[in-house]
Amino acid sequence: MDVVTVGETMVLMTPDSSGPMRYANEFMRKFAGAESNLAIGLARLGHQVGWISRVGKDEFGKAMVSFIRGEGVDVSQVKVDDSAPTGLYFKEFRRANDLRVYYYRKNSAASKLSPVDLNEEYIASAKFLHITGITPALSDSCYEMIFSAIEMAKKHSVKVVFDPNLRRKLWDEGKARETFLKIASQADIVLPGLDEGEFMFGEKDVEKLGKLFIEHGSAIVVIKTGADGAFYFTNDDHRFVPGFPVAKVVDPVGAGDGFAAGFISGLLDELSLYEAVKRGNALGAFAVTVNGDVEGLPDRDELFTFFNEKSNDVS
Ligand code: KDG
Repeated sequence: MDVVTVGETMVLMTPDSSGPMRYANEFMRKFAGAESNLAIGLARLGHQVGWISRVGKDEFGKAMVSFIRGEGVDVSQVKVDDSAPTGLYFKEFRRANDLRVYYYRKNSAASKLSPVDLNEEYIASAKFLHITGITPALSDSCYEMIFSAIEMAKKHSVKVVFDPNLRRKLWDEGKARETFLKIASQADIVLPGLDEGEFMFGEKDVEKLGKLFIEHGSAIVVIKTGADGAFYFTNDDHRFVPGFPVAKVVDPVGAGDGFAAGFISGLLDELSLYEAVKRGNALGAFAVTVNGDVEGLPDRDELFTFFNEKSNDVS
């Protein structure tokens, strides 16, 4: 296994129309979750990825597992829970630059994830364990599970990649900050957005922020600044990597997961940090051009064609 990830995926209902949800009558049904988004992004690029989760014993759970399995992700560690339903969420494209989400996920099957759902050998077989800051917000047992997963990964020298993915609707702020700082101090690689870094350390200046993350214990931190690009920092190096402008952002949700998939793919392919961040930026750009979190993510051919076209651009 190249990467193992753990977390909740939900049924995603997206209205066909923009504007207030109360007027939406027709919806597209999709599936979305930060961790399975990442897994799908990596699988499309040809990497071996496993997703650990729980789904309800319901039609949505069945369809979700089929979908994720169909994308080439190993779902052997997904349990079916007959005591709770598969979670659900809605996206509302309220108006330009105002996208809202509504969760129906309290007491969902995935919120019942706990340390017993972790197979140590499975985690040990991976090169990277990917976790997000969404999972510890879901329940006390999910919180415990995340720290057990980190412990198992560290025991077997599996690198821990932490994407904070701050979801304010799920957290008390103080608890979120404390949890993120605790996870970041144990993670090898942290992938915050600039706003998440500021949330964690109270620092807006990206260079100072990068230093703070490194002092806090991470070997690599990549601070994303949206469409502009991202900065990477290590103990002795830091650099800005420009992003790829997108003519029209159709759906910004999932850009960060795309970034994480591209970046980890670059590390798996042993690219330089600069090139790995560039691949992350590219996948972030692909993700936002299509409605849905994962529908726009490329396979290897599409990605390389994209890079070839960019290198032919006359500037
Ligand atoms: O990153 C996008 C996902 O986070 C989103 O589609 C759903 O996992 C999700 C969440 O918890 O918000």
